[in-house]
Amino acid sequence: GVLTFPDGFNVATVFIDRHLAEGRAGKVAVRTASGDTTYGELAAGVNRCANLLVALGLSRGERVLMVVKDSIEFFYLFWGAIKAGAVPVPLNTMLRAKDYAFMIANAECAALVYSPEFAAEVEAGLAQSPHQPSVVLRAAGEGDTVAARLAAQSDRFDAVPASAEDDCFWLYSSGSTGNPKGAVHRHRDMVVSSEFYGVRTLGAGEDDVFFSAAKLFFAYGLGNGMTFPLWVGGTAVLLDARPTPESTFATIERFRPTLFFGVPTLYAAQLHALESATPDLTALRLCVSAGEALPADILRRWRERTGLMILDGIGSTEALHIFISNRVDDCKPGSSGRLVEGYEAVILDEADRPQPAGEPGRLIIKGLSTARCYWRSPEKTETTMLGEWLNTGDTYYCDEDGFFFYCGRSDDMLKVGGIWCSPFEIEAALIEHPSVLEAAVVGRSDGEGLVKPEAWIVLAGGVPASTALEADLVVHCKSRLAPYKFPRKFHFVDELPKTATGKIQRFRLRIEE
Ligand code: 3UK
Repeated sequence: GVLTFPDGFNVATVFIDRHLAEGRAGKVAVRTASGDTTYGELAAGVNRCANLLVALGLSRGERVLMVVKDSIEFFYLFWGAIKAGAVPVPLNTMLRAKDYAFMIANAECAALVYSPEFAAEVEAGLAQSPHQPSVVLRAAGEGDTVAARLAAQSDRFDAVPASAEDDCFWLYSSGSTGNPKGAVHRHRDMVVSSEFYGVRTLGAGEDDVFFSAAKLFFAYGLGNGMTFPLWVGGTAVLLDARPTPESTFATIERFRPTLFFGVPTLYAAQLHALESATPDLTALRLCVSAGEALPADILRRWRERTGLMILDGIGSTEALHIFISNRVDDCKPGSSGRLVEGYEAVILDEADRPQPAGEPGRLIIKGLSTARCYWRSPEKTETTMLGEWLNTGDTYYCDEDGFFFYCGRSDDMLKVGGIWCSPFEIEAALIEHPSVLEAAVVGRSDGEGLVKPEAWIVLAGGVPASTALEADLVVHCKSRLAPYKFPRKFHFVDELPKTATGKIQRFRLRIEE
């Protein structure tokens, strides 16, 4: 299945306008607590927004920074910008002023649009930024907003011609160190991930109702909650609140989605909540997990409790979405699954030689949805975008059956006694212990300069730290793992340092005493 793109292809036409030609004008495209939007209304709103952006002076290739909550305005702005030839850049809405100041200047954006909920940090960031966009507007709410200005615009707009390879949108990738980098995605990228992962891996179709706990500004949420439903002519359900067990269960009961997209920590919290709550989950046919590895134990308990499958898959901001995934009839719990159609992968050793089955190494992938470059970061582009290949920064091994197993970020891997040791594997064993809520394992030099694993642990509510517990955790690890894979030292803490996307920042633990 090769996807072909006609000359003058603007991707907004296939995700938005196509549905009018296919007779879906009256079908509900997006559902939120404040109301439903049909495909016809969506197409009109996108056109009004494209007209507004042109009237405001936006020209081809100029960036529109969006600090916008999951709402219909997110759809209008994202697709309106693309249709007008501008480049939307959805930003994490949970950042602080200094982060926004950096991105406003780094992107040299022509427009900045934000939901009123985030005004304090965004406006403070704008005040600190050396670059001032010519257009600054709130998305919705009181006063002069994008939403209010749309009414005066025409609901007709001819898409600005583009090619499949033209820059289309950016997503900032936070990384574990340094400033965020803008991953530049092309017009074809959303088509590729929607078709190869959404349709051919998940089997998504017109009758599916998609609910993503991950917000639209994450690449994971953007696919789950917007591009996949629009690609198949299905329906997206948006939650304008923090995704907790309570808010996600209430949304599932009210809007009856068929597909649910979460992250491992949320599934763990939901499982805990299911000990006392009995939400109606019967609408769901399938659950998906990504962002970090899904422990086999969480998958087992979820299946037992709900009867539903969770498909773990690995994706990244740079690849746009999931490129290795389990399938309903082809799943190995504890693995990230097999290659998604349209993608290739190799695992390399330290000398860049392909590794045989079972041997861990650096995972490099290739596919038509990967970012062209990082905006104005030639050094980081050079180490990540290797011609047509993308360096994921992850260490994986692939078994004889083609299933990929996560071992950790490449820079987090440990050599213990000369043998590669995955911090993630020790963490997975530790969290199977009933007293452990969360665990992070890092390497630390002992008195002789040799690296040994040490564990940072958040205990389950009420459990006190003790040397007896430490001894018990060592026995627990040794009973499950190779004998050298156990923490030589323990730190009991109230919480672990995490990135905005919830990934443990092991490098912070390494520099801590
Ligand atoms: C890690 C995983 C083990 C891995 C993402 C689905 O997470 C996403 O994108 P990010 O740019 O982070 C990418 C990195 O996260 N990771 C993601 N999924 C898994 N590790 N098992 C997994 N299932 O280190 C990867 O390099 O925030 C996820 C779709 C789109 C995405 N952007």
